[in-house]
Amino acid sequence: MSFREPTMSDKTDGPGHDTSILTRPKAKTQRPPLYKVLLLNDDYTPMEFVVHVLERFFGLNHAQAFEIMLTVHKKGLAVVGVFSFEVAETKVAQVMDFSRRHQHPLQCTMEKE
Ligand code: TYC
Repeated sequence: MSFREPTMSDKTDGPGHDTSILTRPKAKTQRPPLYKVLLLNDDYTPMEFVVHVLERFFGLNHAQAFEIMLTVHKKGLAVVGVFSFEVAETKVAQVMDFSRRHQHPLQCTMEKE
């Protein structure tokens, strides 16, 4: 069977409802799902520690890290990055482990975008 691309003169009864010709189904390229990594506020973790975490694990410069830390402090949480599942999982584990080792209650989680 042969196909051609649809044209403006083809009969249609609405978007995607061509009634007169066969069109090749669009080959859908599947993109992997993305995950937001969130940092949560608490009353005890020092601000400088949070800034250090953001520089160390998220590759932010000092000004960017300070800004995100302040957003978390004021709003309760902030998205610190968007990654593939595996990268997000690794970042969360790194932050949680580093915070625990320094005896700070800092919490980091991920959620599907
Ligand atoms: N609220 C903390 C303080 O006043 C600072 C802080 C910021 C803690 C961001 C956690 O994710 C956080 N020391």
